[in-house]
Amino acid sequence: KADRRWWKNTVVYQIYPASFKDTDGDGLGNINGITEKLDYLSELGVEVLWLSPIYRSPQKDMGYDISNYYAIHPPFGTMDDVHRLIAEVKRRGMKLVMDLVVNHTSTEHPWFVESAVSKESLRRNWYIWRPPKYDKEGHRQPPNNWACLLDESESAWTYHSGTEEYYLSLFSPYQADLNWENADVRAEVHDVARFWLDKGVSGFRMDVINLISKDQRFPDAEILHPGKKYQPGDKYFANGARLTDYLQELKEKVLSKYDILTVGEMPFLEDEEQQLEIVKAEEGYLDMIFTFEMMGLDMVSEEGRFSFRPWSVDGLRKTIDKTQSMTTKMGWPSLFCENHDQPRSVSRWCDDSAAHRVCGSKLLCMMQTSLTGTLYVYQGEELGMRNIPATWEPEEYKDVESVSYWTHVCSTWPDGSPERKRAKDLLRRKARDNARTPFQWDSTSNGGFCAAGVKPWMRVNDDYPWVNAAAQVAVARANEKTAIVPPYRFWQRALDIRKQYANLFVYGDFELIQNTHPTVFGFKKSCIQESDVSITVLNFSGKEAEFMVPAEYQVRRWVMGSYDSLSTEKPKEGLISLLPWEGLVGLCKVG
Ligand code: TEU
Repeated sequence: KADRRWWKNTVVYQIYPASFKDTDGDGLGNINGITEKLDYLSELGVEVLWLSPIYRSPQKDMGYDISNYYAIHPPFGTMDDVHRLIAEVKRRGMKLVMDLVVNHTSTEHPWFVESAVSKESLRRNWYIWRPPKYDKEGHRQPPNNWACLLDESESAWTYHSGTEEYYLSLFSPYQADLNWENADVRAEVHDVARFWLDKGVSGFRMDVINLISKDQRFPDAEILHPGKKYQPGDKYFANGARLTDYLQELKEKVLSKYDILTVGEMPFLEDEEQQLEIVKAEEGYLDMIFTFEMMGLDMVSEEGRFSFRPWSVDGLRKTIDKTQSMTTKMGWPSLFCENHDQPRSVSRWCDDSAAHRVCGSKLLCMMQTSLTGTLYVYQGEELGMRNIPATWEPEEYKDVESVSYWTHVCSTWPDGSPERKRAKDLLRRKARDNARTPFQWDSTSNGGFCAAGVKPWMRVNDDYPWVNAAAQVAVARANEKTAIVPPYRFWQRALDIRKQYANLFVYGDFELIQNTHPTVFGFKKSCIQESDVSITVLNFSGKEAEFMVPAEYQVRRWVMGSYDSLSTEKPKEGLISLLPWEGLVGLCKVG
């Protein structure tokens, strides 16, 4: 039945291969490292693994710049390693989902190399080439004023002196946008998708898939950042006129022939109607999408990615209410707080100090495991891994976006200036690097990510001696009643409870409760199949708070709570007091 497809009641775990586990001593994670850790993942309770790109790539953007869709980046392993991974995943009753990055390719991809040879090249129009413009002084300028996405101070176009034209490179000069208007390009993408599905992968996360149809007039963008040379052009390159045609074709020719999970990454898409059009049961094109409203809550949109503003519980409430309401209109939400492009959630939305980290990560766990939708957990989130420490210098940051940003800052502001200090703080808060430090397996050197004596490709967070998987797995095994349940064990149990009460937590109807509370985010879940409803009460604050359980409910049992034994003794009705960062999930009797 369409409303109970397997990909709804499932938990996806995102693996960032470079930083998961190194087994061959080069300081970079690899495919065999993933295979080695499958039991850890299966015991956590995740069922689907999504791998960030492992394809052949010059790694200018960590594999989101592909130069061969049919080959593996050698340091990650071989195609045989992938076959073994797929087999081992299946043996555990799990599934594997791949990242499909087809809005652009690496400029080292043979298609691009051929396209760039001459204007007459047979593959010239596989990419988006335009002649220069000239300003009043006669200086050569890009075809329009769009800013590059990973470096807002630069143009989205790159000049190619060989043929004296610009190619569109929305993300970086190393990532050239494919021309989806060209049916040959689309057919080739269909082949790529079929190739992986025929190998037994169970679906795709589709990278920036709503950028594939661009306004073919390539107009200048309106000025949003006065004083800046290049402007955000998303109005013209995102959610374009032929997006749904292209998705329909992909669905018809390829996706519909397999029983798979499809999730489209769709930044710049906030319109509810448009979101629904994509994911609507039966007529939709993809099973679900990732949108980024929540990730905008602590951003100043006029200032771009490296900006910060304090966010409010009210903003969070409205955002989640909006995505949850999709289900009432035949849509299906995806749930995530982290991925490889975002800072760590406990650092971002809670408090990652030693005193509050564990509570904060449980709070976010309770929020996500009691909301409706398909749940995505990012590697390390289950441990409450934290952002890069404030003591690290910008030189430790590796991401192309961070490096461009810092280079620009240094060429604009002198050393020791308040601007540089501010930029450093923003880097620490927002850089994608925060999510990319090596996974912390244990307290041995390098956090057990790679062998002792090997230099990891990126520095391991200094907190690994006390924030690591082994320490957390050990606690519950010993079953010490007095010990505080660590995030890993908490997640494990929460995922179990989510399964057990799937009608409420995975599929239930969402409704806000006490929706004006300044620090507590409270919601109720209900469904026709159950006589119970559930309530989730989350104190997003370092201060104590009181919350009124609505009179029509009486909590029968608190099934999850930040303080374990303490939580179960909380009052079952009326006014409850919450400790800093405390969360509770209760099953209630109605009436
Ligand atoms: O990200 C696309 C995207 O829009 C972002 O989340 C982006 O990283 C952010 O806005 C930059 O600040 C996807 C991938 O997830 C990302 O890693 C790639 O760099 C990007 O596409 C290009 O493939």
